[in-house]
Amino acid sequence: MQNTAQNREEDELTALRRELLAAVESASDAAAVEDLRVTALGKKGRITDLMKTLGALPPDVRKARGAALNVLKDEVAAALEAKKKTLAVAALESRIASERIDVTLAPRPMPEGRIHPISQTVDEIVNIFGAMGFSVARGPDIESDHMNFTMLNIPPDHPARDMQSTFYLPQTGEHPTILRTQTSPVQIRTMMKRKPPIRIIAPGRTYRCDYDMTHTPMFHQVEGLVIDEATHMGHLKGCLMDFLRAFFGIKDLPVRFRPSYFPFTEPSAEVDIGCSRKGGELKLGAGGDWLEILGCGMVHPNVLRNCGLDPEVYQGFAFGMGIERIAMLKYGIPDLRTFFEADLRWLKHYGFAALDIPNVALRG
Ligand code: 2U9
Repeated sequence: MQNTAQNREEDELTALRRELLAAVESASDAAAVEDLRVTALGKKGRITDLMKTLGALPPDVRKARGAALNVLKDEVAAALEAKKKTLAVAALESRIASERIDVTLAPRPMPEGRIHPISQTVDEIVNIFGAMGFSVARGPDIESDHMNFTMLNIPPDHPARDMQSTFYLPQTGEHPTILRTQTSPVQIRTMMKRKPPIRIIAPGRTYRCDYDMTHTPMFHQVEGLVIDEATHMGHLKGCLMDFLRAFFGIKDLPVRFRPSYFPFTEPSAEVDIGCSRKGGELKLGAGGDWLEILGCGMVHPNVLRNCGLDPEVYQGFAFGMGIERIAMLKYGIPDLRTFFEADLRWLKHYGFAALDIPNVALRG
């Protein structure tokens, strides 16, 4: 009689085991597994309920049934855990399959904000001279006329010193205060501070009292200075030819050096690049015409002396160019004044995306 009852109970456990394991097997997601766990092993779960009936059984029966229920409980718990893991792996695999990334897609365009052509051009210039071993030097926009003119061998009666050409500010120190008309005082400060070898470029804002088609009261210059014991005109020519060809991206760009005069260099030269102007259209690189692009020369011995360098020991070259002018030529910007009108439509058209890499590759 007792055996029969025990057998019935065993059958009942076998059936429950089969039912629960089948349900675990067919659970299709994590929520279904959790539901099953509650149904089987939760506080009011089916196995838990059976556990609660053990106390009413005679001790000898209770032991065997308790052991059987424990085995069932462990087996169901292990099956639930295994199913949970299998489902998690499957979910991850299906996500990986469905979220494939197309690495050939172009980057999303920036929603707003453009790099101003002046900033882009300065970046390009810094890149090219940086690769040649130059570093960038900076200085104040507000200068003394001493640093801006006198130290550069510009005599007191030079027309650049006139009120018509230079912005004078209320004097605060020993010398009249001005807005720098060129970035040259940056090079003066560098030479006064440290001994050669010096190889720097000084990009920045400059100011002159002018406003017409080709002049704005604030504009940008980059000047360069190389001082060492044996730097000569050949270095000057090679350096500037390499720069111009890299900047305009034309491998065989014709470059011409024409004698000129600046108070701070001797000898001095103006540099032209080859172009054609057929049919009113300017094309850089080819044709028999020339376009003036920058000024340069060997640093005047007086300037070296002014900065405490012995011209019998040190010599070198300097150059200067207007950034707007070369940006206009490279990027086909027709009107200088538009650079500073803060017109967003203009900036959208001529500006650059933040990740546009300055192009210094050679073509042709
Ligand atoms: C020191 C010594 C020499 C810099 C130079 C030029 C020639 C030049 C103009 C180009 C167009 C200015 O922007 S622009 O109007 N510059 O032609 N600049 S040599 O010579 C220096 C500078 C610093 C100590």
